[in-house]
Amino acid sequence: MFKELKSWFRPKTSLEGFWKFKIDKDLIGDREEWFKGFESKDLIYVPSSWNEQNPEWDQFTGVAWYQKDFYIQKELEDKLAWIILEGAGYKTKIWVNGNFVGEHEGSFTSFKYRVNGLRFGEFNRIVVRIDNSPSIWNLPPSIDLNVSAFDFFHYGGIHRPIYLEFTDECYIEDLTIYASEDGSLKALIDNVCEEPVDLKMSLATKDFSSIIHEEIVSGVKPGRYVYEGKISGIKPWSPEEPNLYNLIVESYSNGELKDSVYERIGFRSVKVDGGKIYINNKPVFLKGFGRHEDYPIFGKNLPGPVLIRDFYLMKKVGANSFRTSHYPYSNMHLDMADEFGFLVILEPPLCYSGMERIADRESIAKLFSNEKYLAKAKKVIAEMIREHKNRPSVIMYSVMNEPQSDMPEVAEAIKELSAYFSKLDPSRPTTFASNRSVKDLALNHVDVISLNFYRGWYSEWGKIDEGVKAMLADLEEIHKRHPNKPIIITEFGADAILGLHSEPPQMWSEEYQAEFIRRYVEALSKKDYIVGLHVWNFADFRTPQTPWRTILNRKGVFSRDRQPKLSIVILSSLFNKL
Ligand code: GCB
Repeated sequence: MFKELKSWFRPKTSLEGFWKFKIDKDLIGDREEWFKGFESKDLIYVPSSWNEQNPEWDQFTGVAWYQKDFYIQKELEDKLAWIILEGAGYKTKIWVNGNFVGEHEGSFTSFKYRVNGLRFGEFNRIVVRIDNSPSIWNLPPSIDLNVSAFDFFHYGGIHRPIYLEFTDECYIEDLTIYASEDGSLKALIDNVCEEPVDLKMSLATKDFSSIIHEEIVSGVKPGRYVYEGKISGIKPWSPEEPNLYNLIVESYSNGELKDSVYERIGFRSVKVDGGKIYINNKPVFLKGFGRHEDYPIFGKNLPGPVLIRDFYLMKKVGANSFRTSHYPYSNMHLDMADEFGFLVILEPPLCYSGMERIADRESIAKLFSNEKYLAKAKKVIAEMIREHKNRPSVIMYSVMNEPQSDMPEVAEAIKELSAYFSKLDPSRPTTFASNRSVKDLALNHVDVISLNFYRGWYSEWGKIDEGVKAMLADLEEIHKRHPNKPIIITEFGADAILGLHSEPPQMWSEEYQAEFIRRYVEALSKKDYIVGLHVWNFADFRTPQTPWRTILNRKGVFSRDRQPKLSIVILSSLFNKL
């Protein structure tokens, strides 16, 4: 586990581009030692999922192999080499020049390994084996490509950036930064070195053009160094003014620069108190969306231009927030959130919406009580926190999505995992997205209540009036039981096929979706215990094949290629007024 740090100083070799690719349907690759190198005429582009790059790979789940030859300069010979993958999976194994380097489970968190046996001034070969076979033990669980506990397509591949990085033997391993709107700054610096080092810490403006504060500490022993101080004259980070700074940390040994890393930070505080969420001691209302990382052909990789378009579209609609439903998003994605001032609810890949389709309730209770399973959940939570802990945009953690929290065993697991979040990072409140409404047994175990409602879509078909009435009745009851907890509606929405119109508004038409969203937002924004509204979903996204989906989940207010539906007009006017 590691925190990949930003650096101008560390040399990097990107491995993005075209790779050799081979599907291993009959699982012969291990036996035939493909890790040393294999023959194949197939090409694939990295990063991106494999599925949509070739219609023949589209429906494939299982083992596939990637291979690339790359050159490493001679001048890097005396450095330590690391391989970094920011997201691949579901299970990944890596070899360089035939030597095993490491393996990782989980598609949505970064991982990093030392690479030994590199040949400098020569070509080297990397082979990556990906296995995305469905399993009930996976996070999130599935038993088939089209039978999963989650309502999004189970892509496979190297979805996110992959590169080699080089450091000195004396390097900075991790930075943990707490920065509040009053200028207080705490930095935990983990440095690995044989000898004591001198640490130089500089707080720079966002564009690095000037240094606001500088500290030099001499003779710092290997391990953790804690800096605490107060910086005067900083501008806080907020959704209205997302002021960012860079905290640069450099380590020197005998006057020689050994490492230089930085993190982009914002000074802000988060607090939940008396039924409200406060950012910098001011109450906020979260307006926004549940999103997905899903795009035609790229699969589970949202390319830069799409991210830019998304953030401008979200801003224009009047949104200030989103949840990383249902897995931690890429660094590029969350960098944009820091930059554009979005308030992010960060969610690990613990998604159980359709769990009762793949397991009976007794087996679900057993799974959630299983120590090994909980340890696995904790591992991915720890990886996620470590990767994104320094982001000002991340203001809250969602423990999971739509667990069977009307069962005591599941409620107990939520309690344990929520406490684990708070232990690792006491600076951010917790929540989880519940669809159990008044039957939920776990709402007390988190700081903020999050509810998903589809009354008027999955029930009360075609009757938005009745749906809204039923939803409000449940909501009032939940508020009565938990009068001091703020409530966010983390999901509400209706499918609409772009271009399908109907008067009167009927299900699946753009008019029905627009009316559904209008009625929900109007009713919910009147309740003062509601502190956030996230429409499901920002854009249409690909799902497993089922009779209730038309290849895509169509609840996007934008189509999959980011064209607006009718609901955008009404949503913009409502959000911009809130
Ligand atoms: C939910 C899930 C989400 C689904 C959505 C739907 O409750 O959290 O993953 O996509 O409903 O459209 O059914």
